Amino acid sequence: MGLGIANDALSNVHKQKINLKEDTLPVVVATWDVKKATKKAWEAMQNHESSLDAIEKGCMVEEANEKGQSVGKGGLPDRDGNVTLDACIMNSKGDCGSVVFLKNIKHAISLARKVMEDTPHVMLSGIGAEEFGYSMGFVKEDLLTEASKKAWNKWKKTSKYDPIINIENHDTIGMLAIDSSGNISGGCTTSGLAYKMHGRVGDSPIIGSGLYVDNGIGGAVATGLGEEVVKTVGSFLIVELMRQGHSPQKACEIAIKRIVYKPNSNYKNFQVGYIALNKNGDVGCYSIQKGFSMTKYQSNKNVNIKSDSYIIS
Ligand code: SD4
Repeated sequence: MGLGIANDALSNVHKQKINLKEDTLPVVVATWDVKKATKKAWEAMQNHESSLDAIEKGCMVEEANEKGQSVGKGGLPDRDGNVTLDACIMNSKGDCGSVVFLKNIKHAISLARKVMEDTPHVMLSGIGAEEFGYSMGFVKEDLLTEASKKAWNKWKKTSKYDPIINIENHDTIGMLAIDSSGNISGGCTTSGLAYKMHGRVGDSPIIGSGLYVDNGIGGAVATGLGEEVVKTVGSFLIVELMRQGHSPQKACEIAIKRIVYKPNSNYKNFQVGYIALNKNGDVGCYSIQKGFSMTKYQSNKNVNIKSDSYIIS
């Protein structure tokens, strides 16, 4: 039997097990404590908008929130003072779009959607992404707020660049939604690691690493030290584990252990967190360090849920 046939067989077995519980749909989950974002997404789906519209609208809430210093406007800059954004989006048909190293346009998630829907490409970077944005009517604006500039000036006094213990700066928004029709979409948007090297791109806009969705199975998104997520193609791994029959929770745990158990893993000094959602509307989350959480809006309740972690002390 060829591998393709084996996979199809697995997928069919899984599909038979799927029994959509109508009362549990729609569902939206997002990394960290982002109740305003999940509320926006939930309301969109209550209005019979698609999970894709819900994802875009939900992520935009955090991109526009200048107080959040790791997403969109107000994001902490790189070491040279530039705010550069990464984002991607994926729909239930398996289409995707992404923007990387984007400057001066706040709603990276919306631009990623435009890449998906209005170009023959999957990813646009830097000035090309920015110019495409202006051609689509996006507004140019300075993304460096006074508060982020102040934080950068303070950082410059020591210029200590130690991203591996930079846990407190990880609040990328990753979001997954399944609408009442049972269709799943996902998005991920970030300004990346604070004080990164100019030009650095993390996991968040990389399909399969920061985000992956397979409408027959489920979706996953990542937050934390992107380099470690990319090295294990974390979100794709989680979806494939769910395809093999693992619950979203178990799949997140296995993917975190894949990082932890690597030879010479330095896992005690960085954070990675995953959330996952399957076709039934079941969700899971897991992280290396304590302190990670996800927000879930389901059955009229918008709640923040603390994640279990590999390191418990
Ligand atoms: C990155 N995963 O660029 C992102 C970082 C993050 O809030 O989660 N920032 O590596």
